[in-house]
Amino acid sequence: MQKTKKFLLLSLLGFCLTLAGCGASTQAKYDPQKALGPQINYTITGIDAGAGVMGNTATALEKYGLAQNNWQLQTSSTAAMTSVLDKAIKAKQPIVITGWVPHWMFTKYDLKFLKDPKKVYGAKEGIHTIARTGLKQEKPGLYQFLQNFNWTPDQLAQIMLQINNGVEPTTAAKAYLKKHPEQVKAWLKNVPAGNNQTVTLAYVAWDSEIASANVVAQALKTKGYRVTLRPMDAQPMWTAIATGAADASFSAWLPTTHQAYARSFQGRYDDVRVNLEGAQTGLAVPTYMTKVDSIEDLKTK
Ligand code: PBE
Repeated sequence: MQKTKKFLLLSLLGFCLTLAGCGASTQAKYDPQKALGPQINYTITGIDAGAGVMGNTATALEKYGLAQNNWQLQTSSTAAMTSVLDKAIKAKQPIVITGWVPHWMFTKYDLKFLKDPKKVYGAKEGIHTIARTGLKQEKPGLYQFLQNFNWTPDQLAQIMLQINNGVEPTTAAKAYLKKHPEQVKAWLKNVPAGNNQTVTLAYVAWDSEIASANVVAQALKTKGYRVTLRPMDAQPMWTAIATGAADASFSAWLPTTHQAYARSFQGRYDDVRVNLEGAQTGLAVPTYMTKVDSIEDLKTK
C-alpha cells in the first residue's frame, strides 16, 4: 500500500510538472464557445504505455489528423489518470481521457465515449482467456476450468467496486464466490480435484483484471489447486503466456485492444474463449463537454 501511494504521488508529480497546473485552479472551466485544443493544451490524458488503448490512441491521433495538429497523448497510470479526471470533473474543467468499460470510472462519473467513425478502437470487444500452448494436454483439469469461466460486466463490477472502496481483492473475491454458488458450480463443472497441482496465472493490474484474477484464484483453490498470481505489464503478460512461463491469463482484450500483441505472438498462445462480452475502449470526456461528441470534433471545435 505504501508503495502504491508513493507511486501515485510520483505519477501525479510527473503530471504537475508536465501540465503545470496540478492542484492550483489555473485551468479554466470548460468553455463550449471556444475550440477545445487550446483549452487542454492539445493533450489527451492516458495511462500505462503498454496498454492497448494507448497504442490505439496513437493510431487515432494519426488517422484523424490530430497528431499533425499538435495533439499529443500523455502517458501515466490508471491511478494518476482517474485522479486528474476527478479533479477536472469537480471543477468542471475540460479533459479528454483514454476510457474503457468495464471500469468504475463510468459508474462514478458521467462520461461519454467519443464517436469513432473510423473504428480505430474496433467494434465488438471482449476480454479473452488465453493459455500457453500445450496446457490442454498437460493440465486438462485446469483447462476445463478455463473453458467454463465467464461472467458479465455487471458481475465483474460487483468485485471491482468493492476493491475500489478499499476491500482487499482476496476478501472481495471470496465474498463474490459465497454470493454466487450456482455460478461457481458452473465454473467448476467437470473440473477434477487439483490435488495441489500448481497453477500460475499472469494478469495486468487493471481494475477489471485484478478482479478476475482474484475470483479465479479463489475458485480454483476451493478445488485444491495451488494458485500463484503474477501481476505484470501487458507486454510481459503476453510474453509469459507465449513462452510458457505462466499457464493462463484472463487479461487479453481482443480483437482490437491487444491486436498488436496478438499479432506478434501469433501461433504461440491458445485463445481459449471470451470470458466477458461487452467491453469497449476509446476516448472519453465528461458529459458537460457538450460540443464534443466525436473524435472528429477534437480537430475543429
Ligand atoms: N485497458 C483495461 C487495457 C485492457 C484493460 C483498456 C486499459 C488496455 O488498454 O490494454
